[in-house]
Amino acid sequence: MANIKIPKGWEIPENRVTPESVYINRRKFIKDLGIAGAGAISLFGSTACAQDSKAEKQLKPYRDQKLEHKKNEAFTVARPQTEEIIAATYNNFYEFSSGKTNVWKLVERFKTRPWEVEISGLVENPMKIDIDDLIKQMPLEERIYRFRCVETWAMVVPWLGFPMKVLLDKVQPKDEAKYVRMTTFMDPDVAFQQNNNRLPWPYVEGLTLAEAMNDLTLLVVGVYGHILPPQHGAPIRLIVPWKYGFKSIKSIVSIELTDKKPRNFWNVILPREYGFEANVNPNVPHPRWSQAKEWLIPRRDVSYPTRIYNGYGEFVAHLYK
Ligand SMILES: Nc1nc2c(c(=O)[nH]1)N[C@H]1C(S)=C(S)[C@@H](COP(=O)(O)O)O[C@H]1N2
Ligand SMILES: [Mo]
Repeated sequence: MANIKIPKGWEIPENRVTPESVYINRRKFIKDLGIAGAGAISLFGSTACAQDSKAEKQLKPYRDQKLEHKKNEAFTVARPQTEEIIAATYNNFYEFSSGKTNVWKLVERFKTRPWEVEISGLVENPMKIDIDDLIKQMPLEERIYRFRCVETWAMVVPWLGFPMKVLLDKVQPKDEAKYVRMTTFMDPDVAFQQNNNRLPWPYVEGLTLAEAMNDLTLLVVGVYGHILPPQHGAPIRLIVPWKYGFKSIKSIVSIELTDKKPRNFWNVILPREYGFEANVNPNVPHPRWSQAKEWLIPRRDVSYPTRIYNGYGEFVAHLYK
């Protein structure tokens, strides 16, 4: 199980405490004063530590609900795994916030059980099923995947879930089915950003049927050995590790097989910037920034070259020939 390390004062990522300039000045200030390590922590680390213990407390009930699973050793990553508390406090979940460091604080009233998922559209056996009944029927495995947001941040996380293919084989897509369209819950009383009616709620994403049937495509119900906490998209979300993070839709209520290409949320908002395919590619810059490099949360100051298909070309390149 993840061994949780409370970051020391000077290791706290600037994005969780203060703007980078202030952070750097603090370090310089400490250095100028000639304060040795230990003293500096007690002087400057306290706010960050209080934040961390709140985040630990928020996570605890989810950590306590372990999920039995097999480890799939075929999917491990040479990079170090992201600390659980880091991943759980840096999230993209527009239903709750357009920021990333406050999502975990805003999901308190988001109840993710009981929860039903409907699988419908062009299938032989449509179904509507309670999330925990679904989990009981599915072969749960842990896979450590690289995850890459279109904004250039990245992480390495042990997801727990089952291949989407297993579920699709159960419902049996009809021959006319060409795409899978997934939809997030809608509840503006809980997810306050859904009151902003300039955005096309609810969040929708889609894959081609071939992408959905690929072995890498996971429906994820847990992380770090336990059920998903709400900020990661509980109780069930998609993970497609060769695509930019916005494809990995959270808190799914509906999976629909269709013959029409779904209009995905970000493509509706900014069609020039976000496409349907959205495969990770260092050679195709976003209109407003380069995609050549990425950084691993929380270290914005260290960058790595972006890999084509996020390093998963051997599994998926054939889909795009
Ligand atoms: N419903 C929904 N799903 C979503 C998003 C969102 O705002 N709403 N953000 C996406 C983006 S841009 C990213 S990078 C990932 C972030 O997942 P994480 O917070 O678990 O790291 O979720 C994706 N899924
Ligand atoms: Mo993202």
